[in-house]
Amino acid sequence: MTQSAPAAWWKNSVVYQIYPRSFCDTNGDGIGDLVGITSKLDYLQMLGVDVVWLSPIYASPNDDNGYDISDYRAIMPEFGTMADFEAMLAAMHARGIKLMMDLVVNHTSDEHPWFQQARQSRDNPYHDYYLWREPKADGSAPTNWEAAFNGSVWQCNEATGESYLHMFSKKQPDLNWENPVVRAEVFALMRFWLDKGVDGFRMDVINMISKPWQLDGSLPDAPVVRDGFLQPAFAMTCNGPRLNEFLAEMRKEVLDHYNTLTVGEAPLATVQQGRDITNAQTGALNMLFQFEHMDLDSVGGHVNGKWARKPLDWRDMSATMARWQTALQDTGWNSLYLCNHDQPRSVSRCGDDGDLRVRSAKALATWLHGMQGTPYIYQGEELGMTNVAFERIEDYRDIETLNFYRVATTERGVSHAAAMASIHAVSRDNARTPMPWSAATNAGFSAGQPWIRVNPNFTQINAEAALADPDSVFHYYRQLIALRKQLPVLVHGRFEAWSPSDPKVVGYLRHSDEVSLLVLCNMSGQLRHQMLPEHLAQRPAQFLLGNVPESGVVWQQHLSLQPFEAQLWLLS
Ligand code: TEU
Ligand code: CA
Repeated sequence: MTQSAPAAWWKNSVVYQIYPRSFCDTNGDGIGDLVGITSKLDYLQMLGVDVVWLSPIYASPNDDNGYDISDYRAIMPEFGTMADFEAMLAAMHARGIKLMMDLVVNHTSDEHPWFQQARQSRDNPYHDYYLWREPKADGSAPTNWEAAFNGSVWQCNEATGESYLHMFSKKQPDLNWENPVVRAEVFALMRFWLDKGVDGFRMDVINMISKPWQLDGSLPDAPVVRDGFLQPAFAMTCNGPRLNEFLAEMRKEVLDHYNTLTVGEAPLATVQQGRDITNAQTGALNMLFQFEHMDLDSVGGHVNGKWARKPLDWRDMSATMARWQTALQDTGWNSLYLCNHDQPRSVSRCGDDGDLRVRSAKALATWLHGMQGTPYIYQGEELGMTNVAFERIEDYRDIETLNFYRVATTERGVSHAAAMASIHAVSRDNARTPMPWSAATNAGFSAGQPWIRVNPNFTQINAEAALADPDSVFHYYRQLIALRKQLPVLVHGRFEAWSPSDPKVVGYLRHSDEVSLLVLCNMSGQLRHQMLPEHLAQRPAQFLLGNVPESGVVWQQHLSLQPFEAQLWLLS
């Protein structure tokens, strides 16, 4: 940090992620909008969050729901106008809520004027904004790399006879960050929004901006890990050698001139990268979204694909989070999340979305928010929203899901039932069903036909019911967030891993010079028992918060934990 670093206000903050398309529709077109967000700010203020992360709202043909941007300085007409945006930002700031925008600059839309120009000819001044390769002599693709949404990463461009790289959909061509003009373009659009009063950026796949291969060098094929020509290739395009250099330039050219919160989404990021990039002295970003804990229940994860599932082992989850906690706590800072617009609903994935839905949602929140780092709540997580299981593929909207279904059932001999089972478990649309504001028609989300069906359980799970029920998941999140404001140890306390003897019981400690916190959760549907180590059991303890009030918790060496019970203790 060149100039004196502004206070790290984001360490005390809780962030709420809004997926604008599914949050609140105020003009009856079935699509959420900015006026809808403004109309729900009192709800967010009551929850107690400090920052809103807004998924993309820029002009876009919506091939990937806004993560394919055709104009970085314009608001998507479906979401509203720049005036609606400015009114929303002013209304947030009036409530002490900051705004973090989504910065999607690893790629643009193919309908962005830059690409429209670039694809016309090899000597077009914009040609070098993107990444081009000659097809092989036999006309085949330059490499066997598969894109994240299936198909080759290479798309042929008739006008020049070359192929361009797109790690995501073919309507999302990757930008060439080696080109300093591209970097200057990005820094300028960041300043455009920061000058409007925006308070920071969530940076989309930011560790893909530097590719681990030379533009003009030979391109290695990806390792063959399954039948067929195309092979998973995330590792071929992440964490290139100039990543830190590009981020440091971004820091110097832009971020150092504003008081911002920055979080970089970084698939395949390592703990060492986390330490380097979030280092308070030398790093460029405040925190990362790492994915290691998100890949524990899929056979292939980000490398070979998420559709083949395996049960989540909480010992793995605890060990993974403990590694990031202990590795970053002295130098950097962690983000804390279990859900977002790309992941299935956490209570269905890690908890119990049946009879113990409310209690398990509270247990997951306690476990996550008790750690050191900035917590992120994804819209609806504070209501304990669940996955959805539409029977018909026609009810799905997500490009990744639709492409998976098509390829699986037409090219890989997967049955409809098996493909739908994977989709029910991990489709991104699980997180994208409309926010249920009430039990009214369309869950009070829209007076029109929602762009995607609402989750049929909205009559039970909705904000109106949650606000009216003091024992709801919503009010429990309020308590958790309030505790973070009251207890410095919850924000700054040192993390100490602790592996309870029972594989389904998770726990850890946080320490300040004065006090300690013990977080203990039973992540199973059965009664579990936990012996406390002598040195802990002897310390005076105050019960802070739990999700089984009626169990009458007593501080003693032998603790019994009801199914999905969570306990938060303050030890002096
Ligand atoms: O996601 C990047 C990313 O890692 C995801 O594609 C992930 O692999 C997948 O969705 C998990 O199933 C970011 C955005 O969050 C995502 O919404 C975009 O689709 C993607 O980048 C391209 O912009
Ligand atoms: Ca609308």
